[in-house]
Amino acid sequence: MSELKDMLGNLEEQKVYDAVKGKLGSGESAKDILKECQGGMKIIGDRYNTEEYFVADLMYAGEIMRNVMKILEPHMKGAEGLETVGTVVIGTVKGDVHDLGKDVVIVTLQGNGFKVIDLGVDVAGEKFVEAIKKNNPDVVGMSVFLTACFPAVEKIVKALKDAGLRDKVKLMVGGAPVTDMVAKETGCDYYGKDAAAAVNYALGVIKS
Ligand code: B12
Repeated sequence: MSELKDMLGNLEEQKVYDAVKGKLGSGESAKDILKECQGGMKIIGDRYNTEEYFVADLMYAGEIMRNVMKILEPHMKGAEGLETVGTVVIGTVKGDVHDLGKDVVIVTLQGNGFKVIDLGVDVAGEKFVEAIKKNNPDVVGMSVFLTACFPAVEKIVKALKDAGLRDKVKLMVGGAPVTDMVAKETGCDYYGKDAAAAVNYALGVIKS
């Protein structure tokens, strides 16, 4: 039997939904299912790199993934009614429209009791500055999936510095091409490889 990640990699839409529902039914955690789907998205990216897939395939994969998240979301919350433990402002940086990774981070933060202000995609520094002034977050998150958009992260950090806000918040960054080194070079405090890392970091910040 083929694995979920291969079904997604092969863009077998209906099979993906059936497999996700089947796994939920047999008690597999939403987190583990998501991890497998991320393996599938990696296959999509690899096939795009080798020109087996094109942008239309990336878009189709994105649609499938968004529907998978809709199926998984109710199983990731579980913190309904919990007191808010802290506030996070998050957005995908200017020039970049990848939002699936960010949305997984958001659902996971919310599931752990955080209030999250989602600035959406293609977000410039001014919008981060505005949102920080308005919401006084503990942590600010930036999502970036395009190497070409790393300078946009630096620009946002600079906008926060210019507005006198840089030292008032902790900055985390994540997304497929990001590394520790990128976080350091762009002036962020932390690189998180996945949603669980984002939550652990944010929890650490509010405890400190
Ligand atoms: C789906 C997809 C798209 C969809 C996006 C749909 C959507 N609504 O998001 C569409 C079709 C729009 C798209 C467009 C493009 N894409 Co694209 N895309 C992908 C793909 C296949 C999957 C990305 C994804 O959604 N993954 C699912 C999420 C859930 O997975 P994840 O990364 O594991 O998420 C976790 C972490 O990243 C982390 N995280 C994410 N954000 C944050 C934030 C914080 C603060 C923290 C702590 C953690 C964190 O936590 C997440 C949850 O655990 C990737 C391949 C890949 N390997 O990522 C290429 C990829 C990102 N795309 C790529 C490219 C080149 C493009 C285009 C330029 C193609 C083109 N020629 O037009 C355009 C750019 C458009 C733009 N301006 O942004 C390249 C980028 C190469 C690079 N390094 O620069 C990739 C890597 C494909 C490849 N070549 O391998 N794409």
